[in-house]
Formats: sequence, structure tokens, C-alpha cells
Amino acid sequence: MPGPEKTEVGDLAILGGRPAFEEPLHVGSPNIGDRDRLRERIDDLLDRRMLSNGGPYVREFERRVADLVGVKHCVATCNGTLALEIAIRALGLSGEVILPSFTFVATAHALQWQEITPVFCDIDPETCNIDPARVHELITPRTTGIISVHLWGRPCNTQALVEIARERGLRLLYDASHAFGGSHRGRMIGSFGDAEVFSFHATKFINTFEGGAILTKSDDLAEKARLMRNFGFVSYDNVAHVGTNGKMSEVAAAMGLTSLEAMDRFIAVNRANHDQYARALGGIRGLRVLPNDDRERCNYQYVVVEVDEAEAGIDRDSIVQALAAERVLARRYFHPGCHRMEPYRSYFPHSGLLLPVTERQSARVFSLPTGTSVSPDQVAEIVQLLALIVEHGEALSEALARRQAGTGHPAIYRPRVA
Ligand code: T4K
Repeated sequence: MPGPEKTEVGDLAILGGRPAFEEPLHVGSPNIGDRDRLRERIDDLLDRRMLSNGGPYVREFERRVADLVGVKHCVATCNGTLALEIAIRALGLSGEVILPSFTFVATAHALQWQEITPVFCDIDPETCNIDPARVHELITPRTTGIISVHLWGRPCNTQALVEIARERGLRLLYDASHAFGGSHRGRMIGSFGDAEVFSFHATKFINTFEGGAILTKSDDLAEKARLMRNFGFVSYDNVAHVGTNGKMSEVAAAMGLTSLEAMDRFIAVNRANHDQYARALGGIRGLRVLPNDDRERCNYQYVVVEVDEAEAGIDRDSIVQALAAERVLARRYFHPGCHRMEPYRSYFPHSGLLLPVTERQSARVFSLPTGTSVSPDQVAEIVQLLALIVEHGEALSEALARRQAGTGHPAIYRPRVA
């Protein structure tokens, strides 16, 4: 139930008012498809006693995803990180690989985990994706590939990247964790580069509880990835490759198939929320929702707001803090950039000097709750809160600064939620 409407700055929970929401609103609250259908599938897989290791639901899920993307092979995995690790290994990446720092840390960890050096590249200020013009400068004799991320589902400059990869003999892998269901230049994401990787984690708009997939048109790469996903087993007692256990379980695939059946509805809800936020926030000074290309297909699963502090009179972190007090748990994805996280911060302490756009953008953006668990009324209320926060931006900033100086607590905290 929403709380009383807030009109005065003193109504804000950060200044002592009652929180606007009784239950926290999350970024990444899962979308759940038809529960009866899911239960039927779970009963079926329990009856058949086939729970993992390439059962019929995983094979069906792979087929459905491959068909949707229009790519020959889909290799489903237990999560997106393992999909990245396997793809990196199957592609034979080694030495140094170029990637954006402005991504979830899994993109970098998937390399470092295999003792491959992640080389962080700056981003384009508008798309927040890797800037192909900067990629050139980072190529050395040790570079073997590029991992580009379709951040928040917004496609990378694939044309420029493929040219660089071709010219310099590099492999090109996309981390498409956010971009399932999207298209670019009329072609589905998942079909670009040597391979692309999706995440089907609970927080993604299509989820398999935990899950991921590698998409590729290459028979050879798909074969290698399939072997690596299952310890390298070719047959019962014949191992042809070093491998890991990256298999998707049957129950995960059952959830995935059920999610896919509701995909159009999830996208419609995401899009309605996105458009409602974009329209309403367009009227608040210093805030804007990053746009998607409406001519393309898009899952609209992230609503990303950019804050112009000079115009808004308040910085991003103070806004996020004020929202958290209202139980709106906006997220600073992907602050502060991988280069400021360990072990990368210690390995490359000065890399921020080469990443000015990353540093700037990672301090300006935040993501708002959306998905099927957020209603239009709740969106409207979040917008009202933002309007009040910005209207009293200067006063709020001063109050927060005074409080911080008094307590010594950092401005951002992770609220405890039930
Ligand atoms: N590459 C990229 C670009 C990625 O974004 C990711 C994952 C990966 C690779 C790796 O894919 P996976 O191996 O994860 O498949 C979350 C997700 O755990 C992560 O999958 C996702 N990206 C990332 C963007 O978001 P955190 O650290 O923000 O998780 P956490 O626990 O704070 O959860 C996010 C919010 O979702 C919370 O506010 C609570 C809510 N939530 C979460 C879960 C799991 C729910 O309401 N229900 C749930 O069941 O990473």
C-alpha cells in the first residue's frame, strides 16, 4: 500500500517522514510466468526422474532460444558467468582481452579467473557501450580478443567492432547478458560476432532461476562449448577436453520455457513502465531516462536515469539514498566500474586515467525498479518522489552533507530489507 502523498520536503523519509512504500521495490525483482504450467513441467520432470545432464527440457529450451535468435547453436549453461568462461576458453582467448570497465564485474572476472588480463576500454558517452575508437589504442601483440557488452540491452557498435576484429585478427565475443530479445539493424542480438552470451539469472526479464547460454553459428565452437560444459565427456568414459560443470538443470529449463511463453507480456509491461518513467521524468530538471531505439526490438528491462547534477541541484548518490529511505531500492549499475574493484584496482591503480567517460558516467546513472512486480501507480509515485527530491535538491544535499559530517557514515548505504 502506498503511504500518504508527499508534498513537503519534510515528508521525505530521509528527513524523518514515513517511507512511501511498506515493502521494498527492487530493481531485478523476477518476472514469473504461468505457475500452473511451471508446476506441470516440474511434476513431469520429477516423474521422469531426469533432473539434469542434457534432459528434454534443456534441449527444448536451447532449440527455442536458438530459433528466436535465428542462430544455429544455443548451448545452455548453469549461469551467465559460466557461459562467458566457457565461451572465452572455447574461443581460445589468452594473453590480453579488451572489454569495457563499465559492466557487471562478471565480465572481467570471467577472464581473470582464467588468468587472462582484462584490458579496460573507455565507453561512448551516449551509448555507454565500448568506444570502438578507443579499442585500437589498446591492442598489443598479446591481445587475442574483444568482449563487448550490450549494456542495459542497448546494442554495441557491432559494425565498427567487427571491422577491428577482422583487421587485427581478434576474436569477438559479446556479453549480451542484458540483451535477450533485442535486435540491432534488424538482426537479433545473439547472432553477432564469434559468439554471444546471455544471462537468464532471476533478475533478468526472462529467467531460469539461474542460467545462461552461448549462441554461435560455428559448429566447431558449439561442439567445444558443449564438451567443456560437461567435463569434456564425448561418451561415457571418453574425455576429449578439459572441462567444467556448466550444465543447466531441467528445473531451470522448465522455468525458462515457462518464462519464454510469457515473454511478450513481460516486454509489454517493461515497455509501458519505461515509457511512463521517460515521459514523466522528462519534466524534471536534470533527469532523463536513457532512450532505446524504438525501431528495434528491445526488452526494456532496465530503466536507466542519467542525472545532470548541475541542473538537478543534487547528485546521483543523494537521489539514490533518498529513494532508498522510501524503500525504492534504485541501483547504481555499474558503479564504480570494474577498474575500481578488486583485484583490478590493485593490479592497475591508474587505469581510471584512461577511462574518463567511464568515471563520469558511472557517477551519473542509476536504475529504477521495473518489471511485472511494479504497477503504473507505483511508477507514478516513484516519479512524484523524484520530483520532490529534485525540487528540494539543494536543501536535501545540504542536510545529507551535514548528517554525513555528523555521523561519519558514507552517503550510500545498502538498506536492510526484510
Ligand atoms: N555480464 C553482465 C553484463 C551481467 O549483468 C551479469 C549479471 C553477468 C555477466 C553474469 O550473469 P550471471 O552469472 O549472474 O547469470 C545482479 C544479478 O545477480 C546478476 O545476474 C546481474 N548481472 C546483475 C546486473 O544484477 P547484484 O549483485 O546486483 O544482485 P542482488 O543480489 O543485489 O540482486 C539485485 C536485486 O534483485 C536486489 O535488489 C534484489 C532483487 N532480487 C534478486 C533475486 C536474485 C529479487 O527481488 N529476487 C531474486 O530472486 O547482481
